[in-house]
Amino acid sequence: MARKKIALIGSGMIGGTLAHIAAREELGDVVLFDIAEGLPQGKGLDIAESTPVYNSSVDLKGANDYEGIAGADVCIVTAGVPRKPGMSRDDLLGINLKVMKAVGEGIKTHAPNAFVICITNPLDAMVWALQQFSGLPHNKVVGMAGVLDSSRFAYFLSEKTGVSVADIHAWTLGGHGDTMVPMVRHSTVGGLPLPQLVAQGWMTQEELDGIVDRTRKGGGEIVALLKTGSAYYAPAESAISMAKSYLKDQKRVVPAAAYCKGQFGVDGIYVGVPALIGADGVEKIVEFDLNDDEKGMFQNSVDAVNGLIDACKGIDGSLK
Ligand code: A3D
Repeated sequence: MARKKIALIGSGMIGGTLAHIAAREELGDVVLFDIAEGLPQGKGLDIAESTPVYNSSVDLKGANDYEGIAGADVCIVTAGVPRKPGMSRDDLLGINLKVMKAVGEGIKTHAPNAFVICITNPLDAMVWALQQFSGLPHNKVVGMAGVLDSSRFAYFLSEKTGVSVADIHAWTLGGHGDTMVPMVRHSTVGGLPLPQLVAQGWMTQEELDGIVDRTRKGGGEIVALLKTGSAYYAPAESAISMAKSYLKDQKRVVPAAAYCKGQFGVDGIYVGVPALIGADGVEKIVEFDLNDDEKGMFQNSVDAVNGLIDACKGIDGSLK
């Protein structure tokens, strides 16, 4: 069986990390693409020169031309600009929307059968625009944010309780921004829903509220520490787990920005929901039952995403 081909569109901090993980995990041949000359070639060669150390039989190449991504099975998109301290994700909208147009057209021409994972921010609006610019089916275009936000939530819960991350299932839904919805009732530590953890004295309600708040602001915490850009190790690992679920038909259910057609009362936009990812891309959306409080927070998040989509439509008249 021929090796799979993974195209990384954007070869900056996340793109380079994705290439390294994909090579180590022998997921397939990797093409790094970027507009910056030499950057994808240099990162590709550096990582290729590491493959004999861990015996990974994959090729890594760099490209500044979209022909390099031809026939890719998976495209992971990080092209654009990240946040600097003091910026919100939404401040990136104008510049990254233009990047999504170029990337979408490149994918449409050269990799129309790929499963596309968008990471560029503001995530929920960019994945929506990328799907339109590429013309790929909705189930083959998805956004990565929820796996990362939920992983942060799980890590903070593990830190507080001392329970292994392996036994924590944390969920965040909604848009990837300050309005994201950490799902307290649906998240479990050692099988116990979080409200029961509080009832059993593992942590106080104030401590749980603090963890929820830190999860919502997790991206900003890293930006403030790094000062030069945003998180890249955890985002890259998160996107690779989604790519693997597609390439290996694992059918994992993960929080992802998927296109909703009525699920959770959302129609015609991308927002973070539990999505089953297999060989057909997003094969199903799993509908959690939400109480009134959760519905209110989710709707607030959807409203914020709709505001960004309206801003995109205002900038580019071809978007519907
Ligand atoms: P960075 O290291 O700056 O890499 C971005 C790369 O994109 C650079 O190498 C640019 O040269 C390249 N680029 C710019 N324009 C184009 C273009 N038209 N075509 C191809 N390449 C281009 O950023 P990063 O890797 O740290 O972050 C990438 C994106 O991911 C940013 O928008 C971040 O905000 C976003 N991000 C999202 C999450 C989520 O959870 C959704 C988390 C962290 C970062």
